[in-house]
Amino acid sequence: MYMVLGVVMLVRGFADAVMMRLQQSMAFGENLGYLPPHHYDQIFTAHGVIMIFFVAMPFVTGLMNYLVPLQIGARDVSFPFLNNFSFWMTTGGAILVMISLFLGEFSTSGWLALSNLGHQSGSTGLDYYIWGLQVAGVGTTLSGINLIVTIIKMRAPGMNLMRMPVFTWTALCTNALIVASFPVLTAALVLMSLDRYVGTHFFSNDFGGNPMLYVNLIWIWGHPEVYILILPCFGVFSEIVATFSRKRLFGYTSMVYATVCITILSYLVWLHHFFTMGSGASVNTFFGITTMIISIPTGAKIFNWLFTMYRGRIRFTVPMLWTIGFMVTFAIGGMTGVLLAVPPADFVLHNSLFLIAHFHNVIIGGVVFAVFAGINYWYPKAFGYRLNEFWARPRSGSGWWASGWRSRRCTSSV
Ligand SMILES: [Cu+2]
Repeated sequence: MYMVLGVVMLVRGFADAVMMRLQQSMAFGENLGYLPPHHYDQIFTAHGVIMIFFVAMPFVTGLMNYLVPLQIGARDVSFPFLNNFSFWMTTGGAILVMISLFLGEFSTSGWLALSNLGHQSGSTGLDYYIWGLQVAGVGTTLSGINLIVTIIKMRAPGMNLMRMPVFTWTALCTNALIVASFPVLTAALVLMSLDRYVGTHFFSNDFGGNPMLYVNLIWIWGHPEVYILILPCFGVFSEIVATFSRKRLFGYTSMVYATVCITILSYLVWLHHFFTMGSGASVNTFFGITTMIISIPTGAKIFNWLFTMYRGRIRFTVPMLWTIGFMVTFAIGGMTGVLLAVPPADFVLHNSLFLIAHFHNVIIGGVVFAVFAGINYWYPKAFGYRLNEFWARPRSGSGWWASGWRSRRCTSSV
């Protein structure tokens, strides 16, 4: 159900992306394009909100929901009713966002609703935003608790922590991050609601309020959020690389430690999203360095995958092709991330298309590729037949990429 929700919302989020690009390709010089600014602002806000909260989150939660019980040998998660409740909370949030298409309008203040833009008095935009994310966010926190308890309490006898499959390890760390960070989102949205509905001044520019308090809170959640998305994907790629290299995953223990390192570090870097706040050289330097350090355990993972492939008997199946595509695009995205972690460089690049390119490289190359790889890889397990490769890979020539599963079945000698 989570995967179906993700696919439906992906179509909407992608339509928004096409509309934005169309507008950008038309609007220059005298030509103002086909979207008035107020409409364009709604579309890019909705695109960001939908892709993160109602596409990427349902996809990774869906994969964890399906795979963790299978991998640890449990019949279900610890709290099945709570699990269902979490799903409908997430879906409830998505429905609210969809209703804003027809009733009122959606927010225009970007996917993180920078507070001083957000009040938009008289508009329903921010209300849809606040309630959609609050409901989905609480659902995610509950699902996080559920999966942590499941992994800790419901493993098959003999499966101690260092014998858990890598995907389950990434799921454990991801859900620990969810439980540690989503309550911050909940709190920030509650304070913003009080500002909006009760007239308090937590995030306002006056009466002692401070908009940068909101920006700090929202990124204390926001940066862990991007690792909540990518860690399970690292787990997916680890499973796929080992299977199609027909070799044990290289460096299991270092993979586990790298995951734990990334989990802890991801909570110590949030300020890199606004080096330009002017918090001074010492603070910026600290967050710049912690951000650069995160590339070390991430790099260790990439090398472990490459060493798994090294001297492996690799089959270039569809999941494996997505995995190799990931390694290239994600590495490029990661390197631009290190560039952005240098405060002086970030002062120039902040909120530019370079930043947009960076996070689309890591989130499409990372999360979207992993979900496509994972769906192709576990589809036979879930539904008992394989997806037709004709729709998934290039057919031209007789290169290594054209071999895949098909040739194996034909040639009995293998
Ligand atoms: Cu960040």
